[in-house]
Parts: sequence; C-alpha cells; structure tokens
Amino acid sequence: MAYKPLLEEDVIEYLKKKKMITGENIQAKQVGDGNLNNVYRVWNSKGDSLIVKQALPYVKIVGDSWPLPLNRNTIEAEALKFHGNFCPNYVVKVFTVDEDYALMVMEDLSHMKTMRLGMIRMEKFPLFADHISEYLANTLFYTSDFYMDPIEKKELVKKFINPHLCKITEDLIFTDPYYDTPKNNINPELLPFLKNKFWKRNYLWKEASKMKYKFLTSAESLIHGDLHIGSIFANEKETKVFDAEFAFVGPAAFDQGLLLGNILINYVSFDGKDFAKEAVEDYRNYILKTIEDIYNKFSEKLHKLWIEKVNDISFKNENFLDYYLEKYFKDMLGYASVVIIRRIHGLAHNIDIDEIGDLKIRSRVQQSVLDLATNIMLTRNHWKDISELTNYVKSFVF
Ligand code: SR1
Ligand code: MG
Repeated sequence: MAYKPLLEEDVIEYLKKKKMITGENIQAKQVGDGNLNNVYRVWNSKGDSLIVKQALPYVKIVGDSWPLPLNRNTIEAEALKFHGNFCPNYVVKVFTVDEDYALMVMEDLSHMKTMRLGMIRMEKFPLFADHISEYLANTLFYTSDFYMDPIEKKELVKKFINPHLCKITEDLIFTDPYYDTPKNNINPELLPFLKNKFWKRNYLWKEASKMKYKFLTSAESLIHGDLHIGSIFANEKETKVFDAEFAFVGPAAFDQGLLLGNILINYVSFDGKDFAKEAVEDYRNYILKTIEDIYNKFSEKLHKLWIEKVNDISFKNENFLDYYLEKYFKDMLGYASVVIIRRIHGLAHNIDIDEIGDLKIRSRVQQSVLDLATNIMLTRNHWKDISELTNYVKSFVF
C-alpha cells in the first residue's frame, strides 16, 4: 500500500475497511492545531469514536520546502506504548499503528481539553501535579540505566533514534532565538528590544549552548521530547499525555524543564489580559503551588523508585541520587529557560501570549518573559530548592 495523505472521507473508508468503526452515519472531522500532522476525529451514531493521526512528509505549518520523515509516526506510537507500560493511566492509548500510511489510531479524549486551552482561561486542574509527577518519575526511571539491563538500554537508544525531530529542537529551541535569522517569527514591536538588548546577551547564548550540548550528547532516559501544556489533555479527574513524536533517549530533565517553561509563560501572560486583578493573583498562586508540587512530588516518587528498584549496584546508594537530583534540578531550570525564550520570537509560539491582540502590549509582556527566562538561566546554578525559583518568579511578576 502506498502512502498518501488521507482526507476526511479516506479516513472513514480506512477505518471501515479495518473494521475499527462500524454502524450508521460515520463522520470525520479534522481536529487539533498541531504544527506537523493531520489529526482526525471519527465517530458514529452509536457514540463510538476514534482519533487518527497521520504524519505528513513535510512540516505542516511551513509546507513542502521543509521535508520530514514519515517514520516519526511509528516512533511516536512506540514511545507512547513504551511509556504507557509504566504509567498506563496518564498516557493516551494507541490501538494500532500503520507504517505504510504513517498513521496511528488512538483513543478519543475529546471529553477533555488540552491544558493550554484550560490555563489561558485560568482553569485549575487539582490532580495534575500528582499525575504528571508520577508520569515524569516513572518514565524517567524505568527507561534509564538505573533500572534497565545495559544491553536492553542500548537497544532502546537505537530504537528511538529520531534525528530529524531532534534537529528541529536543536534549531528552534537552542539556536535560532539567539541571533537574527529569518527563521524566527518576530512581533515587529519586539524587534528593537531584541536588537538592542536580547541579541547582545552573549553570556545568555553561551548558557543556552551549554544546554544544547547536553541535549545533543545525553542518552539518559526515553523522553517525550515536547511535553508542553498543549501535549497534555486534562480535566478535574484525569491527565493524559499525547503527541510524543519528538521522543528519543535524551536528557532526563528536558521534559520537566519544557513543562515548567510553558507553565511560566502562562503565568506571565496574564499581564497582557483583561482578567480581574484578584483572579490573576489567585491563579498565579495556584500556578506557583502547582510548580512546587510537580517538582516535590516528582523527587519523592523518584526517591521511592530508587530505594525499591535500582538494579545496578553502582547506583544503589542515596548519595548518588542526591548528586543526580542536584544536576537534574539545574538542568531542568536551564531547559525551562530556553523553551520559554523559543516561544517568544522563535518560529512557533504559544497562544498564551499571541492571543494578546495589541502588539505593543504583547511586546511588553514578551520582554518581561525574556527577562525572566534570562534571569532563571543565569541563576539556575545557585538555587537548590524549587521554592527559591517560585519565590523569585513571584518577586519578578505577580
Ligand atoms: C516546525 S515544528 C515547531 C514545533 O512544533 C512542535 O509542537 C514542536 O514544539 C516543534 O518545536
Ligand atoms: Mg506537538
């Protein structure tokens, strides 16, 4: 079977042929606002529904001038399944993968919304910190050398080699935002600040390059690779991670850093919006508490796994865990800083800030976010506890 990008009617035919959906009045609709793929929801009159995600042979938001391999769909499906082994409650279920068509069929989670859509409206997710800390601790630990057999770990590295998607991250997160290139996507009102201040921060670029080097060279755990708040569905009771096509065996602190960075962008973004002051303060307190809870619960859970399940005798000691967590914490802050910066004037932004329509107001918020990220990057090696970060953030913007 030859690959072709499927339209809504093709997706219905495909699922009918595979007997994955039956019955009357089957319909399909393109959903999702991703940058790379086509995603369809398919449903029938009985209330059955499925999600089909198909890779395109190029970057969707740019077009066919930027080709991208189709096998990223299989890598994503395999990563979701592998992570799902260790935290089945917090990862979307993949039913089938079709390498020929570069597509996978998944459970439909449209009774939930992405956390980003909730957070831009100041919705709270009371169980999120508990759930995501377990996801972070389990995926980190069970796919690391602390737990895995060393031969199987190397096989895991091989299976999840994902060079083209990693290259996107290397360029878009660690490189392009630090100099004036047409690949960036810049609010014209922000340009003078970038030219006169931001791009003169050579000391910052050096720190970003240190993080890039770690990203290029650390094969620690199978990471999600793009764990922002648009890659997570959540509601009051459930949390489900999806969209893992950037997965590879990489630096363990990257996922939590990426999540933290995206939450901090949301925190600052309310400066440019019309919500009541008290509501913003209340929501910001909730965000800071969530940031602390995620990290503290994560380290407690990792500690428990360590005590109970480390297999390699070299690492079976808590002093090593202390060393590991100290490095993890600083790296997490470094990755948070670069992912914040990339979403301000790099190629792909977050709606948290881009929905601020007035470009002057947007630029003011963007400058504030860039200054916050710069300060986090430069201070990261002096902080030991997550409350030092949250106190600092509160003193910077509240
Ligand atoms: C060209 S792809 C831009 C971004 O979209 C994805 O969600 C990743 O975050 C990637 O960096
Ligand atoms: Mg994505």
